[in-house]
Amino acid sequence: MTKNKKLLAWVAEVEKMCTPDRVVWCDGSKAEYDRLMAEMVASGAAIKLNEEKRPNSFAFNSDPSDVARVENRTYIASVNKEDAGPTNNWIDPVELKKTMTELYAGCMKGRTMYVIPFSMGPIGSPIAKNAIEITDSPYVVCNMHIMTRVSTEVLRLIEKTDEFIPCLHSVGAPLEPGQKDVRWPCAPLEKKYIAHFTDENLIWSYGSGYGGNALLGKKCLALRIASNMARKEGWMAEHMLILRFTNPEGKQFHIAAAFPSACGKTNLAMLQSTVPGWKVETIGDDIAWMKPGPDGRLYAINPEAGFFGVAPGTAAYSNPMALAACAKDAIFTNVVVTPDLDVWWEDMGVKCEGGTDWKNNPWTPDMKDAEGKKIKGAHPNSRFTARAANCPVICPDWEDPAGVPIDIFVFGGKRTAVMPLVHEAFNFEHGVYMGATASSEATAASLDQAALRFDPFAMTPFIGYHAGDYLQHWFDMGDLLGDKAPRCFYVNWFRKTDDGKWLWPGFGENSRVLKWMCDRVEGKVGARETAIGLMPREGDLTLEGLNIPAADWAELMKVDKELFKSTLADAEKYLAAFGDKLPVRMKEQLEALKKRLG
Ligand code: O2Y
Ligand code: MN
Repeated sequence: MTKNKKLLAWVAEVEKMCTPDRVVWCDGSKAEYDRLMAEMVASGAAIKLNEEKRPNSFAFNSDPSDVARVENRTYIASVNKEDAGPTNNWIDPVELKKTMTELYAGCMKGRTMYVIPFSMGPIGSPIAKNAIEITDSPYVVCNMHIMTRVSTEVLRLIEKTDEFIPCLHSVGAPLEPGQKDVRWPCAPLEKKYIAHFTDENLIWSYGSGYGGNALLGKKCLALRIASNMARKEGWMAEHMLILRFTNPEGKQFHIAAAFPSACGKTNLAMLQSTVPGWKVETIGDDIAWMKPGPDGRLYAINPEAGFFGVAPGTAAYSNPMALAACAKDAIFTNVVVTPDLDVWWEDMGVKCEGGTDWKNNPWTPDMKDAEGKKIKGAHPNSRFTARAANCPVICPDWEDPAGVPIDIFVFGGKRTAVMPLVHEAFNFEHGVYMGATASSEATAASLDQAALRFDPFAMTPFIGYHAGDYLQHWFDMGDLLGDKAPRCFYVNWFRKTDDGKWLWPGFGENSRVLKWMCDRVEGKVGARETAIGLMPREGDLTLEGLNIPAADWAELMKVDKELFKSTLADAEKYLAAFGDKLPVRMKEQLEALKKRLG
């Protein structure tokens, strides 16, 4: 419990509104985790996995309607509509509070209300934030134990500072006396609301128990609310992995990289370097909070304590370190549970004879639906929740409260054509333009069929305010950091030949590209100037042992000016939606690029 009056008053107010049967203050202990898991196993909500194969691990199946973030039910409820901008859904905060208060009334009946004190970032770090999530889901409590720092120490800090970010969550499924609970309680889509009251740093989530909708420290706090706070306070909250790359001489480089989903962010964060003597260590796989330090450089922390990774595709060839991280103490959601009580998912790289699928039905890999399509055992957005501390390549300084100094920003997306493997920005402003116009193909089809989705800094669903102001904040941070600003690069691991073959091997081999970036920072290699940026010259990027035909390399490094020009109209159209909030410097960069392309 706490002596903090503000916190006690808020908890009492929520209790009065939601009328739970009981209130439990969480302490983040192992005993608490074990007790809640035992209760969920007893109720049938959780499956205890084989202790020999998967120690201290559990599997859950969600309701089939509650499997991912719900962007169309996610709102930025700023007082001024203009503050939400073109990338967010907006509702008037007074109206939304009225709607949600009606939904919250009595919504925890028959359930326990858990009060979770948690810190995003190492407890007490000058970059960290203290918060409280109130939830009626024990699944959420256990996931929060892994993904954040849950501790009574946070209550002590709140008593000192009188500051915390309130996050309210309910699955929206009250129980009548004697009513038996379902395995995964939630509300129908039209009753789900993921609301951010950005003028008062308040989060209200209703109706979903899944991932980003329910673990409120992650996308809601660490990105949407934090991006707002960061803009006001002069720092950055970004959708970026953080890694340390160390060269054979022991020099460390810190890289923060932004990619839209399905571009291998977790894989890159845990990359196994193939460059002799160079080593990657993971600091974070999803979110970076970055603040200028006393020396004027930009310091980053990972505000999370775990990974909420996509299971399908996680395999020994793609990410052995993620597999190792979830070898024990993990939670799996919507994967296949095998007869020997282990887990399996598509593209895991191991054979599976069958088991129970994510819908809790008997399943074998040869099963087909009415149209003859293979039935997947795991949901494509099935997840593992794993402790960062269990990742074999976690950086020894990943919890340094001061953070790590960022040398390099990497932006990118999935582009089967046009974008070369790597290019460097001429300067920070040009880098902002690159990040702001980053795009990914919605399909892996050929160039003319592929729909481009612009996703500035991979932040589209997570910018908690007007996207034009967000781009301006990037320019302002560049001004503040001056010559200490990180160097900016754009990568594309996904180029294909006309007949659909990958041009670049990717995965561990991406370390060759990271090495070129580090060598650039150190001034060890030059670059050739092209219309779109600086690119490796012949021999600058080590290709030894790769067996890439010269024609393929030429294709990977090609800048086809005409093709580039043809994509500029799309970028211009996209940016036009930012209206008069589009920074002048974005327009200048666009004009300069047009000129360079001729
Ligand atoms: O579907 C969800 O709720 C999870 S979304 C997610 C989870 C981990 C890391 N990134 C994301 C994302 O959507 O960017
Ligand atoms: Mn993410």
